[in-house]
Amino acid sequence: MNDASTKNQKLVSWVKEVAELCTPADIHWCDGSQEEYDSMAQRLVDAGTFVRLNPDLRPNSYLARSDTGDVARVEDRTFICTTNEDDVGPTNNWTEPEGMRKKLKGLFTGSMKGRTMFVIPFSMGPVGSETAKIGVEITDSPYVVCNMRIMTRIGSEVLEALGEDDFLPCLHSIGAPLEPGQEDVFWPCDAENKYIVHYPEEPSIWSYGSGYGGNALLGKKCFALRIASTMARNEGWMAEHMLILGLTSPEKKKTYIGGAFPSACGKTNLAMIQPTIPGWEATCVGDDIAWMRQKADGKLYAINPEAGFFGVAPGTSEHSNGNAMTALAKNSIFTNTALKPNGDIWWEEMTEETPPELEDWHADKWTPASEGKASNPNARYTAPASQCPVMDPEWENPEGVPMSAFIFGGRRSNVVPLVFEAKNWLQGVFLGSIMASETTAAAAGAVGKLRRDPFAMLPFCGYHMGDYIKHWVGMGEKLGDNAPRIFYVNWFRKDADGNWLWPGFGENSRVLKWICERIDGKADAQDTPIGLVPTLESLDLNGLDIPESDVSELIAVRAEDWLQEIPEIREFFSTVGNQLPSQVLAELDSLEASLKG
Ligand code: OXD
Ligand code: MN
Repeated sequence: MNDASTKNQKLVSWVKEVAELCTPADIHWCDGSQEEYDSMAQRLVDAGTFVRLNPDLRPNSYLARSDTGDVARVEDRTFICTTNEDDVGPTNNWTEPEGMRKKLKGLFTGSMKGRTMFVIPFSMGPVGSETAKIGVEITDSPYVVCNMRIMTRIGSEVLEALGEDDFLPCLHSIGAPLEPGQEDVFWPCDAENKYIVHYPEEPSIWSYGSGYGGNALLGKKCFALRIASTMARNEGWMAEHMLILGLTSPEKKKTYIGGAFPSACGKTNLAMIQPTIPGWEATCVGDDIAWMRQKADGKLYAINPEAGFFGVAPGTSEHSNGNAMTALAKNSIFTNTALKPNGDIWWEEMTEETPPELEDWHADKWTPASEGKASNPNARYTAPASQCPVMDPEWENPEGVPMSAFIFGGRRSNVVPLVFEAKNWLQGVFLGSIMASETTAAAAGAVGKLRRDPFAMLPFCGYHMGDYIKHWVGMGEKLGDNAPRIFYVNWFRKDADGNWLWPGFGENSRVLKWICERIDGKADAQDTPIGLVPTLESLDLNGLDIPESDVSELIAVRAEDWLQEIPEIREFFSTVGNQLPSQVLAELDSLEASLKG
């Protein structure tokens, strides 16, 4: 392909403009074919970025090792540029657009020297879906091209669907120009100088310096959440950090549920859950992002804008997520995992036994006696969704799937019960706005500290958090009786000795069953100030060896515990500022009153 493959004038002139700015050695328009992928992967093997894995054990798969300064999303280097600072709000990094543009122009000047510039037309969502959107990423990273081919739909098909329509320009450079004769490194980047910049008003995305994950695969967090959330607000739909799963009851009734959880709460595991209760089946539509629109029948329909999984590898195993293990068995990319002597990958908790000898993610020899972990805590797999054995038959339906419920959750060792239902949409929005999770040892900072993360969107909302919560209130008004029911779950409650009360994983299907039965009017609940909590009898605990006292503790609501949180919630709300909708503040006041009452 080349620029003659499209009549899209905006695209042709943008590519020309970027080439003039970044001065690459050549330009490659990505057609998305397997041959192209294979040759790109070979290029990465030759450059030392990729290690080809043993084809007998992990066919057509590669391990990449990144620079130690480029291993995760960088929230403090993520910026939103709008004319008015107030549009972005206190929970985002606002920067004045013109100054940032000047800075970026400087950084991108000559940034692709000596490298190939790739033009990747990509579709977020099934090509041609009314809810899907097209972007074009220009990048100088073949690693990004390979990952984008798994995570999104790319190439000729998308360019054709785009025609002469508008698209989201996403410009990415690793920021490592190559002088003639200069030897390349295995993971070129500009680790000290990263900029992940969003211009929601144009809209456009500029990302410089990093080649890793959400910093560089611009369809994911940058487009599908930050920019899409602003589009959704303007156009009356929803772009959410949510998994989408389908549940089929023994009577073959299908219920689709969206789930918002902060990181390290097992979102991907839940998205691919293997139910333990007989007769219930679960299917996966997506594990990270949901785009939802109200359709003519009044219901809310969701699509998964992605086509792959960019999952956290450590902790993933046959026990925690057998379906993910199948999805990543071939045609996958692994980044910063460990390598076994047999040419396959490994990471912490993948197997019960740690292999006696590995190469760690720095490519150094590693044994269980070594200091530090063999894989990076944010090591990832990039795997095609189509390889997950429980993909829902409708996962690529351009119309989306009808949503019946949302679940919010976080990691809470106390206070929050296993599951409860909001009495109405507004109470549900309030619960979403106070979502919180305890920080884990995997993240820097104090362990067990509560971090409020409304709707799990704190790092991903492209505009003012108060306006975002207002948009949720407005969507409820629009949806009326068709609004999905809202639930809150907590798999992580502990007893006084610090032991988990709930086994989690596949057993969470018991909670999903209660949710489906609530929707069908079949399960009982008790009214409490925080919402509707299951009665002991309404939870299906058949075959589960767990003392009744533990179950009582799991569903206990203690007014004194919740009251203790109220001042901290008020403080959090005050950081969101006066854009917070009055209805949500009123929910907090009424919760406090009923807890005291
Ligand atoms: C992700 C995240 O990578 O939420 O999905 O950080
Ligand atoms: Mn995510």
